[in-house]
Amino acid sequence: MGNSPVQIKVNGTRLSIIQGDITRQATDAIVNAANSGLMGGGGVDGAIHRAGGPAILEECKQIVARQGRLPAGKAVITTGGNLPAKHVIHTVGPIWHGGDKGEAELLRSAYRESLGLAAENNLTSVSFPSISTGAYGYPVEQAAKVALSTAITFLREKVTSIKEVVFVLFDLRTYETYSAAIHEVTGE
Ligand code: AR6
Repeated sequence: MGNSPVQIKVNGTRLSIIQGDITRQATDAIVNAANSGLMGGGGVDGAIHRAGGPAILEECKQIVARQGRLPAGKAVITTGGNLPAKHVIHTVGPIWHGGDKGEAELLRSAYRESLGLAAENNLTSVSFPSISTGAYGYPVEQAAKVALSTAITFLREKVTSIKEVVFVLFDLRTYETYSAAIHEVTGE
């Protein structure tokens, strides 16, 4: 399989799948696969805080002071700090415990809440990483179907400010898995 970007149109919104580093995306928002403490971590979370600088952590601390830890499936928005993206939407995916502990519903919720927050803030473009498939151990094949079907359902159900959704996959295997899953999900 090649490395050319995959794109579809859903209800006027472009949805694309690319391989790359999400910290370099100049969409209105990038989504962070955070943990409930919102204090940074490894993986994409670490990369976003490193590239975005201390302003992001400062806002995360204020959010946690105000509302407590962020449960899995929920999302909050902060500045993008020094990132090319104006905002970071922090969401918490589920930790994989075998698949019968509500993981799929929590993962769906993480994508849905992130898109909802982007729409509430009138954003036009948002980039996602592959939430939960790193440290949290969610199998990529299953996560890809949940991620793409949730985004497509959200975009089909209502017209919002969002005109572009980009899945930015870091490694080739994840990129290829999402590219294959989109055909399955759309039936095209
Ligand atoms: N751009 C895009 N994707 C990336 C990047 C990047 N710069 N860096 C890594 N990935 P993970 P999780 C991919 O572990 O499974 C953190 O410590 C990575 O290859 O970042 O939701 C948090 O603080 C993988 O495909 O997130 C939490 O404690 C995907 O991002 C915990 O890990 C997700 O991997 C969250 O675990």
